[in-house]
Amino acid sequence: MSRTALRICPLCEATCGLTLTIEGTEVTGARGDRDDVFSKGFICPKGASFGAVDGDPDRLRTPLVREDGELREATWEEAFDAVAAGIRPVVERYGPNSVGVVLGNPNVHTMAGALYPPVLLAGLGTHSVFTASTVDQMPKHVSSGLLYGDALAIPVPDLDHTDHLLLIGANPLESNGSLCTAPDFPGKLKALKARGGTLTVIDPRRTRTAKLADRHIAIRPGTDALLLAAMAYTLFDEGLVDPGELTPHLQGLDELPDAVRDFTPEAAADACDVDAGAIRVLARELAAAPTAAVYGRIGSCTVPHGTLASWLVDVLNVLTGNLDRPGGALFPQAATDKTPRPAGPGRGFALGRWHSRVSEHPEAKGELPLSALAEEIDTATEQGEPIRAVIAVATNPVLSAPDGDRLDKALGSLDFMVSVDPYLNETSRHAHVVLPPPPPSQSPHHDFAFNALAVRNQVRYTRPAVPLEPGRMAETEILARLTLAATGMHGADPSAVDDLVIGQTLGKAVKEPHSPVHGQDPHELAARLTGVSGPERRLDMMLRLGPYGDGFGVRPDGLSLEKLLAHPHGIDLGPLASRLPQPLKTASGKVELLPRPLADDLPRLRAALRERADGLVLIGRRHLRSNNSWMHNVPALTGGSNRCTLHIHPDDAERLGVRDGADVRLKGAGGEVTAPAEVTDVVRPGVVSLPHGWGHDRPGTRLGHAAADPGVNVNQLLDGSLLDPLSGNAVLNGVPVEVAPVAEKITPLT
Ligand SMILES: Nc1nc2c(c(=O)[nH]1)N[C@H]1C(S)=C(S)[C@@H](COP(=O)(O)OP(=O)(O)OC[C@H]3O[C@@H](n4cnc5c(=O)[nH]c(N)nc54)[C@H](O)[C@@H]3O)O[C@H]1N2
Ligand SMILES: Nc1nc2c(c(=O)[nH]1)N[C@H]1C(S)=C(S)[C@@H](COP(=O)(O)OP(=O)(O)OC[C@H]3O[C@@H](n4cnc5c(=O)[nH]c(N)nc54)[C@H](O)[C@@H]3O)O[C@H]1N2
Ligand code: SF4
Ligand SMILES: [Mo]
Repeated sequence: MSRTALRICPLCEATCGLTLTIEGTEVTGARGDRDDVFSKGFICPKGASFGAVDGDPDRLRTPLVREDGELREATWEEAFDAVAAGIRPVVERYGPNSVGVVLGNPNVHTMAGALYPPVLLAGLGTHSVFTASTVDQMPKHVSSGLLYGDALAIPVPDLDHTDHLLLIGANPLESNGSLCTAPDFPGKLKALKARGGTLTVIDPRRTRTAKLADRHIAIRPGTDALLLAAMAYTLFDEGLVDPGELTPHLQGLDELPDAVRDFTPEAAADACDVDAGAIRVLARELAAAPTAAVYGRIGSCTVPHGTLASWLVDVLNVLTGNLDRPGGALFPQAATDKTPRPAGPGRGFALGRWHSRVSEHPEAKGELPLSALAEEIDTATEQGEPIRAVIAVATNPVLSAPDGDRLDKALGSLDFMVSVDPYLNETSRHAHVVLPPPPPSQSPHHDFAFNALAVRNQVRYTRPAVPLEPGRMAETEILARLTLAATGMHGADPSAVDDLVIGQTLGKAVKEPHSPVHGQDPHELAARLTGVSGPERRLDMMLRLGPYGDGFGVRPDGLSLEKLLAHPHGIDLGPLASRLPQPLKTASGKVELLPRPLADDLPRLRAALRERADGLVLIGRRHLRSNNSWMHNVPALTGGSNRCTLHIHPDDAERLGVRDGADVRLKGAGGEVTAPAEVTDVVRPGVVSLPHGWGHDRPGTRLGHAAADPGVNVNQLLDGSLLDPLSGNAVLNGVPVEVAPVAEKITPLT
């Protein structure tokens, strides 16, 4: 007998609602939930393979604990005992910074990852915090922090209503969108065109998204900040600046013309390989469109001027009056956002409050660059202790971060490491304890992070579709127990963590004059929370205190967990709407258009006008049926065009003597790899492309299918020294490489 259950898909940022078919405890099918208020039935091949991802036989079922050098199956009790025994002595002897916490991408796709790591970090008090953000979107956080005073205030393009979308370094037809949560992004782009709008794509590759565009500009990698600065220059030069209703909320507008003075289209053209005339047209079209949105993603972030590019994206939206207006780029308002405070000056955003020990990288948003993790472990300095223990949650930096070989060795040298991960993979194989979370079908789901980046305000929650298998532990409980074990409270009831957060949050809320619960008794409020678990009670609390909440009875029609449970397909909260000045937390209470750290970084960009190295540069690429490093073990999602091959333009191939299908050797600052060439004019001349997340050939992993077609680790070509200095973000695109044919080994490409 089969049944169905709803489940929000956690496999990418689009957050589609799925209807799962379940036989016994096994997910045997997945289709799009047509009644989902947001995704309306959309599904992609990854979501359709939910059952195969969920039921992968290589997923770990029990904790593993290292004994005499070998990982063996253990009970949960043994595992947490080992965590406490491994971490506490390190903290006590060497201090909190000797414990590194590494948080990976799936933390933004689980409830556990949203709710517990903040408590762990606060409890440990370590500065050694590394996340996937510094190989991804940290430049956007820094630019938002500086512009708006809030690193999490990220404007999202109003895909459903805009007349003109300028898309930079993003390929949503493969990625399904990022920092812009939109189920059926492809459909939304087609709808934009169908209503007479225009789509322009700036990308060194003629991607599937670029093929859909009205105009594709194959820019030289790493030079978007120059192009965007030249567009800003053009707007000023041609008198096209018109912030409209934004004007009273702006500070520093008068200083911008001078800041971009040197970035004429003529000056930028050569560095970008984009015609000066084309740059002017881009600026004019942006200004002329009734509404327009500039949207930059990973290709504009993981580059040497990532923060400047991220800033200029928003500056262009401001100059054309498109920030915070429908059809432009707006600030979403999620149901679990904090109670909106009255508009007014805030504390602003600080950078570099502390520095990494070895290379003295400034912190950004409380984090150090993931690129610096290896050196923080393997290099002794007089400034303090190296990292001796690592807590890794949902991360595989041996493949995802620069110089995996060095990190691999560094992790192997630790006194102690714990991984919360469903797989024994390239990174978790170094752990002394592996704590496996249950598969997604057995976990509840709510998108704390992505609802705050969604193109429409909405809220959805799905309870586990399948009960926890015997012997399993919910990931929320794993992280609560891990937090207790790591912070000297080993053995306490895990609900203590939730009670602590609830007590603190309500205690604070009742003191805030703008809170709906101002002046009430926090204990009494806590007693009114509903939900079958600590995490559900926390969700209930956040919903009720949030912008649409019932305020614990103040607004009886408002949101609560109970109300959400009564709407299994979600609740629509309406289109994005103008919100300024409320989201601003800058010291001035305005949008600070030319913050000091950005102004101080402009000379570096000016120098880039004249730098033009010849030689090949490397960029990455994503495939619709892949996801970073962890889905190569699912047969249904591998094979076909989803392969670790080097895309190279026919002109370059001919010049270098590279033949289609033949192996080529790539050499970068961090090492060498060999991969089969795919000669294709999809990449522009001078650019080669290799996807990331491959290289599944290390011993001691348990990834049967992935190991059969391992691919190579593109990040081995990097040595971790190339960073965007303001954000500490790794430079992953536009990296110089040498390419040479390997003597005649032909791999047939089908
Ligand atoms: N060269 C290059 N490198 C890149 C990129 C690039 O474009 N080019 N992209 C970068 C980007 S954007 C990112 S976000 C990073 C990603 O890098 P990471 O954050 O390291 O993420 P993944 O490689 O996806 O590894 C995720 C890990 O989480 C585990 N996992 C899966 N589901 C769960 C779960 O429910 N709970 C827990 N606890 N664990 C789970 C997986 O088994 C895997 O070990 O890679 C970056 N690396
Ligand atoms: N199928 C699939 N979906 C995913 C993921 C996945 O691995 N697979 N990963 C998820 C994650 S963690 C993230 S962060 C998002 C990322 O989502 P996107 O940002 O859409 O990621 P990509 O598809 O890598 O698109 C980046 C594009 O930037 C281009 N590019 C590279 N260098 C430059 C440059 O210097 N300038 C410009 N203008 N363009 C450049 C690349 O050619 C590429 O087409 O995707 C998410 N969704
Ligand atoms: S687009 Fe993303 S969220 Fe939607 S089904 Fe595919 S993987 Fe899941
Ligand atoms: Mo990412």
